[in-house]
Amino acid sequence: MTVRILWVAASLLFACPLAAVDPATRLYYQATGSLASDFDNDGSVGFTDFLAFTERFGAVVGEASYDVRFDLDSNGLIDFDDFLLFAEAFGNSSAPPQTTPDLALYVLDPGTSSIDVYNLKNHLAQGFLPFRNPGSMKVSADHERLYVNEQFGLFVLNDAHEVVYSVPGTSSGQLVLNKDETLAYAGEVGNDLIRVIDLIAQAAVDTIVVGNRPGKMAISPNGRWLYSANVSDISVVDLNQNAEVLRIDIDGSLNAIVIAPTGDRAYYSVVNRTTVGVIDTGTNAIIGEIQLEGEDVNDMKLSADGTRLLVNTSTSLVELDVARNLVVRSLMMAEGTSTLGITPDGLFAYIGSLEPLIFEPSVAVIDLSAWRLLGRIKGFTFPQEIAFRRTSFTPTEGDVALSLP
Ligand SMILES: [Ca+2]
Ligand SMILES: [Ca+2]
Repeated sequence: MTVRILWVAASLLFACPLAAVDPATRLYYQATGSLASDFDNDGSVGFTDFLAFTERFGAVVGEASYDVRFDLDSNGLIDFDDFLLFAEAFGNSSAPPQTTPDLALYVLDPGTSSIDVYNLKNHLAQGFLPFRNPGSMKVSADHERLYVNEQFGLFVLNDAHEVVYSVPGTSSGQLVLNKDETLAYAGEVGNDLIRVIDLIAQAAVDTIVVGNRPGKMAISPNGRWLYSANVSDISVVDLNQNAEVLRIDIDGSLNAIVIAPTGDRAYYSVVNRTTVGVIDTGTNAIIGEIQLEGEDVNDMKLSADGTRLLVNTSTSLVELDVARNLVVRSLMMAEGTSTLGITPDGLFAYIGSLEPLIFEPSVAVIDLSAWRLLGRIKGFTFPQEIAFRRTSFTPTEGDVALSLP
C-alpha cells in the first residue's frame, strides 16, 4: 500500500522530465503465464523464440546481451531456471491480444514528460512525443488529430505527429472536446476555471469559473451540460452560457466523472471512500452510491454499449451493471492503478498499474470478453492517461521527431 501511495504521490513531482530514453528499447510487451516466452509476439512459443532465447542465454543484468524479457523469473540472470520455464511453455499458443488492426496506444506519462506511442499490432514503440508537463490528451473522432493540453497551451497534432497549430495557455489540466470538435474545454487546476478554446478560430474565447481544483470533465450527449469533477464537488456548467449553474457537494475527494449515453445519469468516483456515486442529471440529485472493495478508486469508463461501467480500484478492474447499480465481476491485477482506457471496439481494457510483487509501472492488457489479464506493456514511469488511435503506421527505425515552438 505504501509503495502505491508513493507512486501516485511521485507523479505530482514530475515537473522536470527525466532523460529521454529511446522508447524502442524502453517499452516492451510481455504476456502473462506461459506466453511470456513468446518473445517475438507471434502468438505461439516456438522455435524462433528458442533461437532468440539461446542468443541471450548466460547474460547477466547490466550486460549488453541481457534482455529482461528473457529473464523469465526476473532474478537478473538468464540461466537454466529460465530455460526450464521456457521449455514448459514451448508449444503453447493463443490468439494475439488485438482484434482491431492498426491501433496505436498513446500513454501520457508525466514521469517522462511525454506521450509514448506504442503500436498494438506489432508490439513496437512507435514514437515519443516530448511535452512540458502534459496534463491531458484527446484523439479526434476521425482519428486524424491528437489534442494535447500541456503547461504552455493546447497543441493539435496531425497523424504524422506534426504540430498543426497551438493555442497558448498557462496551466496543464484536463481536456474535453465538444461533439463536433469546434470547441475544447481545458481545465486550469490552480486557477479554478475552465478555459474555452474555439478550435476554428484557434483562440481562447472564454473562461468558466468552477469549484476548487477542477479535474476530469464530461459533456452530456446533447452537448448542453458539462460536469467538472473538482477536488470535492462537481460543477454543472451550462455550455449555452458558459457558466456554472450548480455545484454538487461530494463527501470525499473526486477522481472521475462519466455521463451515460442516454444522458440521464452521471457517475463519479470518490477516491478516499472507494465508492461510485450516481447523479440523476434531470434533477442533479445524488440518487445513490455503490461501495466497492479496496483502498481507493480512480478512473472509470463506460463500455461501448453503455450498459457497463468499468472502474479501477487499488488492485482490480471492477465491472458495474449500470441498470441495476451492482458489481458484476472484478479482476485483481495490480498493486495500484492510475488510468483506464477501453479500445474503440470495446474488447480490451488497458490499465495504468503497478505490477504485483515487483511494483513495476506497466500498462496491463485485459481481454474484456474472456475477463482475463493477457499481459503487460512495460517501461512506463507513471501512465496518467491512455488513448487509442487508428494508424496506418509501418514500422521504421528511430523516434518520431516533434519540435515544439
Ligand atoms: Ca513466438
Ligand atoms: Ca532468470
